[in-house]
Amino acid sequence: MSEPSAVKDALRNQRIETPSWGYGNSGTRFKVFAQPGVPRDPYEKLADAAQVHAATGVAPKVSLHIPWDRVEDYGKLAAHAGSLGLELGAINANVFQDDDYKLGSVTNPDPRVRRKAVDHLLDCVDIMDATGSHDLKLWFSDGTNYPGQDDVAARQDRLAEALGEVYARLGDDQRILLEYKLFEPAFYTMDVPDWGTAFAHCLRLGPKAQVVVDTGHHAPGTNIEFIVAFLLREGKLGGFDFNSRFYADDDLMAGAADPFQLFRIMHEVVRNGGLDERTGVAFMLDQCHNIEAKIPAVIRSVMNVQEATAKALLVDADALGAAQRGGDVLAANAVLMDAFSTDVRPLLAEVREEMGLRPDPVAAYRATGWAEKTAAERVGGEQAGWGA
Ligand code: LRH
Ligand code: MN
Ligand code: MN
Repeated sequence: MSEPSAVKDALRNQRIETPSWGYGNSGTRFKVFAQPGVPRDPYEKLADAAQVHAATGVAPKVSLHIPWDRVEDYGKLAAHAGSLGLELGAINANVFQDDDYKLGSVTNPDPRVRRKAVDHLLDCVDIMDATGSHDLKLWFSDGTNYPGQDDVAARQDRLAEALGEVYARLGDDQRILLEYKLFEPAFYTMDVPDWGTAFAHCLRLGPKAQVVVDTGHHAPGTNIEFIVAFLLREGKLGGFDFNSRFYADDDLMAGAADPFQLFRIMHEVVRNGGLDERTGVAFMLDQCHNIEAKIPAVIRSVMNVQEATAKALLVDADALGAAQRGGDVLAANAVLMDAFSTDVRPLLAEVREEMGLRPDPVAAYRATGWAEKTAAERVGGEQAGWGA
């Protein structure tokens, strides 16, 4: 176990990035339930994100999705974020919502569509230059629905070519974070279906390309913590899109469905140096709040990630190492389970109080009256864009 003060320092220093689209209206393809007070533009999304940061003290970064968060002047948006004590985080490129992309974006058989998609990715790097963002997050909905629909290997060639062009455009302190997903919207092949494919492309691109693990993007039963340990060891874990799932890409609150899995993931992160800022692992949320109030749901997710992190930090590394070296299976497992079973809420409450915050972030948020104020002031809130 680390020293208590080191555990607290690590918890104070961890940064959890929240997604702009988590604040907008969302739903499923069956129905979007509009909520009162939902933001009407990216500026109001930032105002909501500032509430999450005010309550938790660890969520100063906000990811944008382009064009969902299109504005005239990105420098102005970044300055506005700064005035709220926030920073703009990852820029997520959206090459999945135009009619042109029916057969794919960067892997489309039509070179005109590929050019359009790559141009959008390059535009996103321009936006990063304007906002000071370091991460270009790429997720491609590209794939096929039927065997024989397109040449699977040729699509990999097109993907590699597109990624190469974007990679060449990156500044020194910018990187590509490549995200994979098993299925959806394509149902037969996805062009980046798994971490191995993402890893292979990133490896070829070079040190400024890393893999993003979205916890909802695997086949049921996949051992995600193994992937995390492997990628960290290779220096290729760029970050997480945290959310939870019961079935597929459910995008529910992080840590809600399987807190034990989140703990196991954070254990590999802690054990393999992923909490060290220099490793550059971005702890992002990627979730949509369809039926629950959005800001408290984001706060809850931040707290769940913190709780999993705290438990992982409490693992007695010496005892674990001794049990592992001695081949004592049960003792090793008990060390992990002891940490997982610890109630870390008092520890986190203490950390927050030492940071000058209220011990219970959800109660702190409710006490602000922000929900009532925005419900009265904001009319006709925006759709998140996704799941809409
Ligand atoms: C795809 C995904 C990806 C998108 C986001 C809206 O399922 O996880 O990260 O950018 O959802
Ligand atoms: Mn994602
Ligand atoms: Mn997803």
